[in-house]
Amino acid sequence: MSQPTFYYFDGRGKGELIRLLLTYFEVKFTDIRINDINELPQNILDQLPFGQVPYYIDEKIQLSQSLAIQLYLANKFNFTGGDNNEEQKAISNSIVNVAPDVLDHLYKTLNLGASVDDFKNKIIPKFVGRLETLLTKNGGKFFVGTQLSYADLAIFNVVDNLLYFGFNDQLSTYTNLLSQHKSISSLPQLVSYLENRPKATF
Ligand SMILES: N[C@@H](CCC(=O)N[C@@H](CS)C(=O)NCC(=O)O)C(=O)O
Repeated sequence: MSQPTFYYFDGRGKGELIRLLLTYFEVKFTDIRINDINELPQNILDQLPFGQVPYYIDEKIQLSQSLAIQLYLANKFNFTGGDNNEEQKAISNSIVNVAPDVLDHLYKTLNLGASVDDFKNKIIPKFVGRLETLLTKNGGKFFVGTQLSYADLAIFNVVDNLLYFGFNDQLSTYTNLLSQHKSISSLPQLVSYLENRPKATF
């Protein structure tokens, strides 16, 4: 059986959580990193439903749209939410959907000239501050239920991006998010990937 192939830019952006999910579940995958969409082979370009990456292929599916790929993998590995009841899955998914709200702002701030002050003083407290509150309400270790799930990895990736791109001071009071980041960073399935992944500019 051939291994899955994942196509995305050579950055984190909308692709990194998919790489993290595959890595956490110890799926060997071909990680194709491009710098321009036209670097993709013509047969792959022709397949892209919306002309965009991320794009994921395994033996059963060819899928675009980051949230759809993530949910496909989370479902496949029974990782969609907490203790896996429908309500927790729904809440987990709603938390996951906050990640692009923050990461899209981060991208605009780092690359498109959006205000760094707004990002620090408005966007981070608005979203990440509330994520800290939600995590704390559920006991401080997991966003839903009593075990690690998709939502935890999604928000780990948000915090990880913010730390990587230098917003440490703005996160310093979010102690549960920081301690969750530390414990997820040391999961044996992730350690080597996190230490060795390519540097990123977005
Ligand atoms: N809603 C899509 C957005 C995907 C997207 O914006 N992809 C960008 C890179 S982050 C892209 O492929 N840009 C190249 C292009 O549109 O030509 C998702 O979440 O996957």
